[in-house]
Parts: sequence; C-alpha cells; structure tokens
Amino acid sequence: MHRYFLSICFLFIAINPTFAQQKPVLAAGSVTNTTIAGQSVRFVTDNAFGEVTVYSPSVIRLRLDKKQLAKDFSYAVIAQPQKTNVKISEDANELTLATDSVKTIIKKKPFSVAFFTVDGRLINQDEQGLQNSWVAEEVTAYKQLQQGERFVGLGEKTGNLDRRGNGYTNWNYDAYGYSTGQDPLYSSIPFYIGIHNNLNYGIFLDNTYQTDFNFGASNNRFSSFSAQGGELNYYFIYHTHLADVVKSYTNLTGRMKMPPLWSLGYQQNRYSYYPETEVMRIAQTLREKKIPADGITLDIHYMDQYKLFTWDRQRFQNPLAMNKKLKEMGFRTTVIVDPGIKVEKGYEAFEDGVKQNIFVKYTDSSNFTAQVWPGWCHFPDFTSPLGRNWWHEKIKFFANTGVDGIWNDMNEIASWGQKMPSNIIFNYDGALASHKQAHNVYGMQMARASFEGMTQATNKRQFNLTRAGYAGLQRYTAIWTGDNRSEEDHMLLGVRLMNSLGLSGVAFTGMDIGGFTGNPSVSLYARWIQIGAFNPYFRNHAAVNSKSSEPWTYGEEVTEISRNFINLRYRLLPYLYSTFNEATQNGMPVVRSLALENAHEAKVFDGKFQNQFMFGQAFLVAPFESTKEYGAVFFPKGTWYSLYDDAAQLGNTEKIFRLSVQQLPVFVRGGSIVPMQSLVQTTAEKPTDTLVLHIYKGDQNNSFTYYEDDGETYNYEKGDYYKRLISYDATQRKIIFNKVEGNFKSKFNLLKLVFHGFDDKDNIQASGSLKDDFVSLIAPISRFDPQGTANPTIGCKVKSLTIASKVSQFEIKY
Ligand code: NBV
Repeated sequence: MHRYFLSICFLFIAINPTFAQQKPVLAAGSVTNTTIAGQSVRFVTDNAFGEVTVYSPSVIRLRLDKKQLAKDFSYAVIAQPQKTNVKISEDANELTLATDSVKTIIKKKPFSVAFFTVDGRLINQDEQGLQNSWVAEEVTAYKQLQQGERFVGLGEKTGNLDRRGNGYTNWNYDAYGYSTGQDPLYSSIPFYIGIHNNLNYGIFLDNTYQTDFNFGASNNRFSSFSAQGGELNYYFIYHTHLADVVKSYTNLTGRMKMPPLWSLGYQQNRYSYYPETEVMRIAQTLREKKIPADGITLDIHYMDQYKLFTWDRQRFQNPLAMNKKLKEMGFRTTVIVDPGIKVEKGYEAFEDGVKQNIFVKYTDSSNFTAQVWPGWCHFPDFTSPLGRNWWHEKIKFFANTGVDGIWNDMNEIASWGQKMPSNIIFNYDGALASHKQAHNVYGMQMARASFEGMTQATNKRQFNLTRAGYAGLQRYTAIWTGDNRSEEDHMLLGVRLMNSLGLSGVAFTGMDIGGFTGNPSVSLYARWIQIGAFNPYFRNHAAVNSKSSEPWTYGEEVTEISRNFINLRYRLLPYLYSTFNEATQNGMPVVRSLALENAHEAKVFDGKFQNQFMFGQAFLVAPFESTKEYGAVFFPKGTWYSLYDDAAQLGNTEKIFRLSVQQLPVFVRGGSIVPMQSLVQTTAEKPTDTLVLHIYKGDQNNSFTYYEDDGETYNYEKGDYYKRLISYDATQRKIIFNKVEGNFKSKFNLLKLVFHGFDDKDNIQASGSLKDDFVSLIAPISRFDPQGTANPTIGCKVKSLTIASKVSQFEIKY
C-alpha cells in the first residue's frame, strides 16, 4: 500500500508541470489583485506581493516578495517619493503608470514590467518567460538584452568600462593584492546604468544581501540581477542624459558634504610611519624639498599592540603635542582604525564594549569572536544605534589627541581566514538581521559612526576614508580602492575603478599611488603620481617591507616630476574645490568617465580609450602605462587645448601622441573656465590675493560655478559661501560673470582673466560698470606652466586682464 502511494505521488509530480516547476524555481505568477493608492499601486500575484511607486517623473520603484512586504527600511535611500503627476490606468491585462518622463507598463499574465519613453520607445523590460523568480530565498529579475546594450557602473568593479559579457558579485571582501580581474573587491554598490539605442537608464537594486549581476554573461538573451535574500527592491531611473541618471541616483542615495579643504591637498602615506621622529622627518623633508603637502597618515603601528583607541607611547610619547607641531607646519594627521576590539581583560574598550553590550553576537547571545591584528577580537555592531553611539564616544579619543582624519580599514569585516558564519546576529537598526543581510552594509555603517563621532567631537568638517562600503557611502566618507599592486595595469585599473565609482554616485575616491604591494619602477611611480594629481583623494601608499612611497625615494628626476604635478594640484585647488561643490549639489563626480557625457559614442568604450577621464568639467586626462612611447587619445566633440602649450585640437577625432615621462597627456576643453591660485606649500598657507581665471576659447556654450568658503566648518550651510556663476556663451561671443551669491568674503581681491586660444582679431573687451575697475589692460602673459614661474612668451596668443573681485556683474565680449 505504502509503495503504491509513493508511485502515485511520483507520477503526479512527473506529469504535473506546475508542481514540478514550482519545486526548484518559484515564479511570481499572474497578478490577481491591485490597489491604487496615490502614486503607488500595491498588487498581489499568484506567489508574491508587490508594489510599484512613482518617486519622481523619472524614478520608479518596484518591490516584490514571496511574503507580505516588510516595513520599508534602507541604509542607502534617503529620498521620499516626490509628489508627481501620474496617470494610472488599468484593464484586465495591464496596469499603466505614466509620468511626463516614463511610462511603466505592468503586464498581469504573467506579472512582468516594462518601461517606455513617453514617445513609446522601449527602455527596459523583463525578459518574457523568465521575468522574476525565486530559487529558495534567492530572487532574480531577468531583463531582455537590447540591441547593442552596454552596461557601466556597479561601483568598485574590475574589468572594462563596458561591463557587457561579464558577471559580478557584491560581497565585500578583503582582496589583498587583488588581480586586475578579481571580483568581488571591498565595496558593494548595486547600481548600474544600461545604454542602448540612444537611451540610458539606471537600475539600483537596494538589497544588502549578496547580489549578483549578469550583463549578458550567459547569452545574448538577458541581463539579470539577483539577491540571495530579502526583497526584489529596485529603482528604475530614466533620463535623456546619462549624467542626469547619476544625479537622480544621488538624489535617492544622498550626496557628499563639502570636504575639509586640507583633505584635497597631497597626503603622504606609508604602512607605517613611526616613531614620532620618523613622522617629523617626513614632514620636514616635504617642506625642505618644497613638495606641497597637507596630510600625514599613520597606519596600524601607531597603536599599542594594535589595540584601538590607544597610542604606542614608546613610539609616540605625546601624540597631542606631535599633532600640534604638525599642524603648525601645515599638516593634518589621519589615523587608521579597524573594527576589531581586542578581547583582553583590563583593556578599557573591551571591558566597556562588553558592559554596554555593543558587539555583534552569535545566536546564543555570546559575542562573536574572530582573529585579526590584535589577536582575538569582538566587533562593534555598527548597524545598531547603540553600537554607533558607543563608537561616537570612543572616537573622540582621536579628536582629543589632535587627529583630523579617520581611515576606516578592514571593515568588510576582514579577519584571518575570512570566514564569518551566516548566523551571526546584527541589530540592523532594530530589525535584527543575519550576517548574510548585514555583511555588505557593515563597513558603511562603521564609516558613518566615525564620521558622526568626529563631527560631534569637533563641530567641523571631517576627513573620513573607508575601504568597505555600500550604496550611499558618499554621504559619510571618501573611499580608496584598497591593496592594489605596483604594476602598470593596476594603475590603469585604478583609474577605471574610480571612473566607475564616479558613475555610481561616489565623488571622493582615490587609489594607492605607486601601488600597495610590490615595488613600482621609477617610471611607473612617476606616471602614477602624475595621474594622482588628478585623483579626488590624492595619496600614495606602500605596504610594509616595500619601497617607501615618498617621491624622493625614486630619485631626483621623479622628485622634480612629482613636485611639478603636486604644484599643479595646489594651484588648481580653487577649481577642484568648486568641482567638489558641484558634487555636493548634484552628485557629479570629480573624475568623470567619458561615458558620463558621451554615452552613445562607441570610441569611449574602445579598449584604447576607456581609461580616459575628465577631471571636473574642464580637463581631459589620458593615462597610459609608463612603458609606452606613443599613445592614442580620443577627443569628444568640441575644441581641446594641450595643457602645456595651448596647441588646439578639434574634437571628434583621435590622435596619437608621443609620450614622455615628464608629461601626462592632459587637455583643456574649449569654453572652460579654470580658476587657479598662486602656489602654496599647504592649504594652511594663504595664496596671493589674485585669483587667475583661465578662459579657453570654445565653440560650445558652457558654464562654471566658482565656489569658495572657509574650508573647514559647516557655516556654508547657513549661507557663508562665495559663489559666482560664469557662463561662456559661444554664440554671442561673450563670457558672463553673474553677481556673487552668499555671505562669504573671497580670499582673493583681484580676478585676473587669462585668455587661451583667442587671437588678435578677437577684440577682447570688458563691458558695463567694469571699465572703472580695470587694474591693468590686456597684456600678453605666459602660457600655462605648472610652476607658474615662466616669463611671458613672445608671440603667445594668450591675453590677460585684471579686475577687482568685488565687481558684481560683468561681461567680457570678443
Ligand atoms: O593597516 C595595514 C594595511 C593598510 O596599510 C592597507 O592600506 C589596508 O588596505 N591594512 C590593509 C591591513 C592589511 C594589510 C595586509
């Protein structure tokens, strides 16, 4: 009888396709019920619950789960749905939500979603037949691959700019000395941008579990994304310009605050500088050799046996006094912090952490333990408000010892062996989560706690750096790309990582210049530091037992090259600072992949050109291996001037250049306005009171917002800034200086306008009230040179004029 029953069951399973299909893979099925509520529609399908919500005309959110949707919570998204005009209509087969920008159509049988432009062009749709489904707890969305579709973004990911044909995993990982194709690395940003048929859209999968992305890696039928648990919860973003997709994404996940000005200066790093005499020797040598610098970074050896919130008092007798001395010399100190708190009786941080019960736990409520630098450690639960508050208090220790920057390392969480059980419990801001759910967000929450704690302690802007992170990390911290290698292709990979992070909402990025593991060749170091001068976070670094990373380690020529490019960086600070301000306003990155503005230009994705980037809106940087003698550069549309000799170059072309170790190919876009200051050795030093605005003749309209503030407080949020919109109108042949906004008094009394690419026939004239304020009339001046010391060049087509900066509004005509 028993046997007979089993055979019947088996037969039933075998001949019943629904049952057989539902066993291994569960599809959402068909929509059975819908409820419209304002800009949202809740729906039920055969096997799932869902909701579609219009966040703005261009942003649509979709949620889907096997069970009733949980309480809404996100570490990444800070935006609320914006009141939007939406037309919702429904019939037996479809549900349509139409805004002024996107039409979302939900097919009911079976459930599937498609997004169209208002004029009916398909932007993105579920792959018919596959749509959305679960394998156990893993949920996947399958999207139909479009003709010629490319994919960019996804944060810190190796590989090409165009990710088509590849698959990626998000699971924060301590990737020591990673290879150029390794995945995953340290941080997870499940946001990508699809590009096809003159369209571009973004998809942000807001899910902190391990997520996987397949950009046509399996076949030409679909791209897909999945999460190992939790909801399918994604935001679809559509704009005509790719840059606007990034703006909308950073509107959802937040933008950075103004960084302290000093953190944009050059930072000298090493694993590790100690004792104090060594730190002072480095600082003094930088000053003696006239290499401008603002930062010195202390790696793990400053601590007493790697115990957090301690100083090794043999090596650093009086850290407060040392940091004070450094500050007087124009240096700020950054220290590394790791999350592991040593398990040791009598060690205050340990005892107090146990007492306050702030460590992550096993299911039996005992504290999770793993081995890392100090030995066995417990780990503060940064996903808990209690854990973060505890850290806020503890981190004040550094503010009290005169430290200005916090470098959050090992926060993936990294431990020896790297295996952390799935069933560790995290607070997850009250929701309680397993390690599987909390892992990817832990590092970002640590960085957040450091940022908040130091801000509370000082009431000033903070420099905060992290290795691990999750979407939205830009609100709290800068990020660097971890333990790279001293190899040529790593230098270029680093550029791509930063370009990709920029497309993924993170503006403040850097890499270990010179490479972390191994020893760079002399030429590699030289090239790397040149590129570094165009990194948002400009620091070099080197592993213990490798050649140290100070420029003079590489001989006189490299010292000279480094000095030239660091000088250039310092003279460009007004430009860079204004560019950072742009990042705070609209989320535009500082280093910008050419895809940001030229998404439909195939050349941008060509292996030859994919590393090129814009440094802000004016500079095109073309990085090449230091071993190359010639390099091809692609120029997008417009006019481009060589930074070094103003040689003009028409866009929409590629050109081969002879390369030299002294010069990195850098070009300035016609129509640019580039503010520069006199050379200083540190941002603590005042430049002369003339702000030089380099204006490059162009054939396309452009605008630049010059921005200044005190560089260290949040008073700018209350209106203490100096801001001026400068527009280049190529059709009217004029440059318009709008009136100044804000209450801050500029540190510059004079504006000197320097005209590049104009010739004698361009009768440059100032108009309006300005006439009375001329300090000197148009005169030839030197071409650009990094040192700013060259004499006027005879025959040079550059002109200049000087104006009092108090002049409110004026125009230059030519
Ligand atoms: O603290 C030492 C290093 C640090 O220098 C490096 O930048 C981090 O990425 N840290 C990793 C610990 C592990 C080094 C093997």
